[in-house]
Amino acid sequence: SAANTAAGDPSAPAASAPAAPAKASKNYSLQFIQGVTGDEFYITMQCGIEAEAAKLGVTVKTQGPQKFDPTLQKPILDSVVAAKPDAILIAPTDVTAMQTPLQAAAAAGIKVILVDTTTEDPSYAASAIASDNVGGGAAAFEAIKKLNPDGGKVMVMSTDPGVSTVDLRIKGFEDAAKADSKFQYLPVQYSHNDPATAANLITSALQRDPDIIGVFAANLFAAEGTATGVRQAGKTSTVKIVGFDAGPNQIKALQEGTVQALIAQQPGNIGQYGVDEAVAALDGGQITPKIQTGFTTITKENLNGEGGQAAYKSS
Ligand code: T6T
Repeated sequence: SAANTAAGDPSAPAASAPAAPAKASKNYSLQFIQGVTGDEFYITMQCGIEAEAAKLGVTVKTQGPQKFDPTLQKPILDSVVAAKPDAILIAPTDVTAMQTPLQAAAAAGIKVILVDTTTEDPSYAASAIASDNVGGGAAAFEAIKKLNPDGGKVMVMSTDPGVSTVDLRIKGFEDAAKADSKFQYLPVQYSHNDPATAANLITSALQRDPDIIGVFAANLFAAEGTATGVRQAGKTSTVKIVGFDAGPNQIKALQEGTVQALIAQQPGNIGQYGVDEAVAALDGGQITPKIQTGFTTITKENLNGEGGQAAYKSS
């Protein structure tokens, strides 16, 4: 929907749901490969996948790497391809490294559905479903600006370059920050999806630039570590943190005041649509090749209403 792409829209609504099959013609075997295990975002996505699979009458298994790392995800994909499921739903961990293995999976006759992240050339995929990540990054800047209207130094804490989602969030944030002369955009820090590394990086950044006023932490683990580092530096009152994602720990951090805003994606919907597209592709039904889901900006103020509803459930 058009509302979804409005840069800076603090609470873009969900995309209208794409066409969905009512039932699969047979009990297909689906495989979900997460970006990393134990990540609340992918756990919520798995809940959406399993609920939709049960509804349509198909079987789904889930597997993923211990780290958000293509050298660990590729062997998992290769073994899944060897087992020949009907469809694979996957969040590729790197735009380059996962390109050839996914092309090979599609060439082997398996329907590939990209959920969350993508690769350089996703033309092998039957469908790709992702958040409006550029819009979400711009919304993160708007949230920092609202907290600090006078401007100042801002920084992004990311995970790794080559992760499509976070790279797009950085772009949305960076473009919005650079368009506002009151703000100074500092170089992005890459924390490798590790909270302890993010805590160390923000500590060093605050030593170099003690006047940082805002940090956009581009995913769950970046937000967790950034909050720890800022708290340990005793800077919670001057450094505003906006995190991407809204897992139980992030909601707690928001309530405690160590994080000031969250951009919540809709992982359950991404998973649900992923199953719909897989079944449509297998049954020759109506496919939507590209689906963009929305996000909600959560603050302490809307946590008990719309914001709270957008938080990920730990089901
Ligand atoms: O932010 C999500 C996901 O969208 C991103 O691709 C990787 O990190 C998360 O899974 C959160 O940890």
